[in-house]
Amino acid sequence: MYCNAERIEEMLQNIATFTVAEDEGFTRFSYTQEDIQAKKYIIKKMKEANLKVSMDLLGNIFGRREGTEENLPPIVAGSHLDTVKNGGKYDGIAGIVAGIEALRVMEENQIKTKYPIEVVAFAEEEGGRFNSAFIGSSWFMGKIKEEALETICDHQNMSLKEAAESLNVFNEEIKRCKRKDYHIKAMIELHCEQGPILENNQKSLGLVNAIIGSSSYQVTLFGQADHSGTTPMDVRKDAFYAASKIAVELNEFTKKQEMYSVGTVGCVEVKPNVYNIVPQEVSITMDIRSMDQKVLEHIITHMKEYIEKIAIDHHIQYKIKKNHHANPVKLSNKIVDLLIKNTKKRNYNFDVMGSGAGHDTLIMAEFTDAAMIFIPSKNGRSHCPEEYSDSEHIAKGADVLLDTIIDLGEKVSS
Ligand code: HGY
Ligand code: MN
Ligand code: MN
Repeated sequence: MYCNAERIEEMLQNIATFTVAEDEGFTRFSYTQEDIQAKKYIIKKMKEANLKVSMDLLGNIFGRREGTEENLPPIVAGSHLDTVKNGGKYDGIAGIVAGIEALRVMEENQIKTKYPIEVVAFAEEEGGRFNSAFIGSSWFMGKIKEEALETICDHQNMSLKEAAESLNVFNEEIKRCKRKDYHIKAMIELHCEQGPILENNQKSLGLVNAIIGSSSYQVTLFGQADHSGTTPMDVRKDAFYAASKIAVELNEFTKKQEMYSVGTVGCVEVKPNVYNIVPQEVSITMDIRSMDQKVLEHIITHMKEYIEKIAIDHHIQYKIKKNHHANPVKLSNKIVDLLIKNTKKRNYNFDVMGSGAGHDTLIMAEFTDAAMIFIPSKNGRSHCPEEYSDSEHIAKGADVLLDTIIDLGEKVSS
């Protein structure tokens, strides 16, 4: 049994059309018109694979293939449907289409399993709209409380709850399910590597046994607007000068760490943002990650102390808001061993590796046995229009996904 690379390519190309047209690359934030269109398409493809489709309050979509026994926990495959701004065509989407294709092949070959199997399209993994990652999977696993739906807001101050009301268009079309109130037997997410390792090592697949821990903060610095010509350098309260020192320190301090760690200032907002006014207020984000829990905490502590020192030196005020935190996780050896067995059986070459990117599997791994399958990213690029993975690799990954979900689902003689 093989998954079909042409069908995978066709789904990828179709989903790619649901994007903000005038943007370079691909932009599909949750609960926007382009997201609604993409969800409609995913639902159509899930139904074509003869899956029972449902959607929860936050727009996680589940395509379910029933098992032969009632009331057993499902094996879940899938990934996220949203993108970063000006992102790529494969991040998240490759895992959804691979999951749909694997279940379609099961249907075509009438493969029955004791356990049910679900493919999921998670909402709002990137945090592109709500500045907080893994929202869909965290809601699904009960990590986000109802009241938080009112307080998590986007850049236009619209709450998550209000934004998700745009999904009411689906109410007549499919069952709107409650947050997960059942156990999950296992989770396997196929995803593009988003780095150079597999391509450099000329491997077709990566079998992922660990995911980096990540913490993201919003730091706002309050200085004083003054005339840029008449205000001497030694009396200024220049919020951007302070912010730039924080960005340099995050880079330098992270580079010094032994364990693989990264630090990024990705967003900078300057007010009033006028060339001849000393910057009054500057807001920056800090994305801090490490494969080691202690190192992650060490960088966070150091940066908080450094920001305090800079504020005193520059006579400015500041506030720090934590957007999200996820500890590094070791994934399930049991699932990774199954993936290795099935990859070897198909004679596909592979590396066992960790992930420098965060994924919904990070959330799922807290509650169930979870692992990931990586496919190579051309030139290691991702989160940019140049992101590319070829559908032959995705099909190979889907083959291994197919074999592994059948193993975990316990095949019943057809
Ligand atoms: O940021 C990440 O690592 C993921 O792409 N959300
Ligand atoms: Mn991403
Ligand atoms: Mn992703």
